[in-house]
Amino acid sequence: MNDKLIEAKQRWAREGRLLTGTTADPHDRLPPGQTLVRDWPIMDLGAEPNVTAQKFRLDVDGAVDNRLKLSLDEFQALPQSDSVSDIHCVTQWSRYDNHWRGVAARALLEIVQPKPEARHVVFHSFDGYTANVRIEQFDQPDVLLVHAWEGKPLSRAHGGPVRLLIPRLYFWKSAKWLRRIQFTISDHPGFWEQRGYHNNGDPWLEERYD
Ligand SMILES: Nc1nc2c(c(=O)[nH]1)N[C@H]1C(S)=C(S)[C@@H](COP(=O)(O)O)O[C@H]1N2
Ligand SMILES: [Mo]
Repeated sequence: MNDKLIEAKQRWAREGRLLTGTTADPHDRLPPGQTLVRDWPIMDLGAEPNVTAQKFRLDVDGAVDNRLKLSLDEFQALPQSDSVSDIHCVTQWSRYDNHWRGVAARALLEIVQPKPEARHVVFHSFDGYTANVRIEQFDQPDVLLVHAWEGKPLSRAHGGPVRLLIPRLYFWKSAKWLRRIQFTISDHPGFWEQRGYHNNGDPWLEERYD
């Protein structure tokens, strides 16, 4: 674990680093306080798990009617979607026009059928990372379980074989090396949400910190 980085990011949250104190029109493409980059930075806790096809498993469980335990082949056999969207990281960079391929969250929801009392979703990763969203933030047409970027398999550094993509929230919500999707009745704050980062994380409302 990169303890220095984790400490620095917790300090930024306490100090309100980078906050502009403004909100943007939701139709603005670049959220407040963000800077455009061309290359795609790599941000994680310092350990990039080597999730081979053999080691890969994706469990979907909790408050659902149909639980899933998928191998990589079974995951790849689900209906596939392509999308283009922008990335907005809380450390200030944004990257436009990423081409993604993967399984739409809505396709997964069709299969697992969350129970009416399921209000939240917790994402668990192979490196021990977690992130949480409300079910309506997951249930959006642009949310994808991604395995390809720009026509190539998603690299290990960017969370391959499979990561989450929630383009309308800060990128820390988009868990890399996805291992488990858990539907819950109550909220369970994730790794950064327990360390001073905002529970909701909308870049246009500049919901960086708690
Ligand atoms: N499993 C896991 N997912 C993670 C992280 C992590 O450390 N572990 N970091 C998050 C953060 S803070 C960001 S900004 C993005 C970075 O994704 P990237 O490295 O592909 O740019 O992944 C998010 N998902
Ligand atoms: Mo981040």
